Amino acid sequence: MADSNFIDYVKIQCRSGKGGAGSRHFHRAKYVPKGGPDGGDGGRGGHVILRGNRNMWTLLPLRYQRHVFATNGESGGAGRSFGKDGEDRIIDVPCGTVVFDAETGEYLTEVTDDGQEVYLLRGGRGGLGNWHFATSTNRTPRYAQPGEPAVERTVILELKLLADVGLVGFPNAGKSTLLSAVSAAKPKIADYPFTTMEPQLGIVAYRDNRSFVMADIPGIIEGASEGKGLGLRFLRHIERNAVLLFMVPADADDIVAQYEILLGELTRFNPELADKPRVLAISKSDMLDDELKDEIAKTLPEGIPHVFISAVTGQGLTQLKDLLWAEITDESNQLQLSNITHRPLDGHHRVSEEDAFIFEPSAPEPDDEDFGADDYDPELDDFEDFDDDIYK
Ligand SMILES: Nc1nc2c(ncn2[C@@H]2O[C@H](COP(=O)(O)OP(=O)(O)OP(=O)(O)O)[C@@H](O)[C@H]2O)c(=O)[nH]1
Ligand SMILES: [Mg+2]
Repeated sequence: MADSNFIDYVKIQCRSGKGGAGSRHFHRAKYVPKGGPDGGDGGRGGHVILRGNRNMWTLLPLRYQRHVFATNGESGGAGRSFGKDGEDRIIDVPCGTVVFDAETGEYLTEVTDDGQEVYLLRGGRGGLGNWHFATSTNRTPRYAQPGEPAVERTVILELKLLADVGLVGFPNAGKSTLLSAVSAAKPKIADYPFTTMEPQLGIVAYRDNRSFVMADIPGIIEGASEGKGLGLRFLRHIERNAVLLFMVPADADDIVAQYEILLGELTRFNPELADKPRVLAISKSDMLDDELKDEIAKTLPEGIPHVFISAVTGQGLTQLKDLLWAEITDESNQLQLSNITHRPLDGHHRVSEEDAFIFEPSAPEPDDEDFGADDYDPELDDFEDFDDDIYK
């Protein structure tokens, strides 16, 4: 799996930019003997922002981008000039990316929509230049604010596919064959178990130009919730699907027992999965005649809609789509996650000072060279003393 293109887990070290220091400059010019303080403000450090991008469906690009560092703000300059702001770093992630703190494992946030921006690390605010600190009693403040420090965090990004329908079945149940029959996806199909090693998404066209997303995940076996088979690694992808389509092949020894094992594994993995709407499809029904179907139908559990399908002959596929569509659009099943809005990505973004970030820089620590505004010493109030870094 190491060289697979499907990456659903990455760890990234992120750092915002430091704020630039305010300047301690004094105006100097011919015939302006006492120009006064004119040190400008430092620029703010770059933010680190996560942005949902519907054109991505794995975290693969981030695999080669383990460190994301925004740049620092520049210091303020003479003549009240502002330092340049640091550059923000935007990390594009697929919709359905969940963010955890790598140190504590704490859940931080998730990015579900295309174009959605999550402000992860705030860049340090720039320090104020000395001209801000001039008062009637201290007209020559030698103090300017340092910039705020950067914030550094390592986060874990985990992708949970956002599909309307998740396929649940034992290996060889015919999941991939179904996906290839109802969508343009071309998953690998073969008569041995675990043909599908990583999730596949397909868009299923429905009537009147509507469509929904179906996810084929690797087969589930008994003990999957404890890590057997490809097990746990992919079970979490089902958490985010609106509807679960259980598939049991017509030639299974005991259809009901298989269905119950699957359901048991899912609920052991996450009890909330039991609340999701379910549809049961008996796959490979081309192997059954009507009489057998009637017999099987009688044994099926109540309260879950079922349909006999064959991905090979196309039997029951329209009925299946109708059933799935009804469940997806059922008000009581609505997951806001499943309606990804398809608006175009806009390249620029604006973050205002009031926006909340997950991680904020702490207040700046004045370094020793700085005089606090209160440390004013009249003895030093002599222009000849000022270090003047521009007009040397
Ligand atoms: N007769 C018949 N055979 C089918 C049908 N659907 C799938 N098969 C066969 O069943 C076998 C397994 O199909 P897959 O689609 O690869 O099964 P899967 O559930 O994706 O299996 P894994 O990826 O291994 O979990 C293949 O040999 C298919 O040709 C069907 O509707 N009728
Ligand atoms: Mg498969």
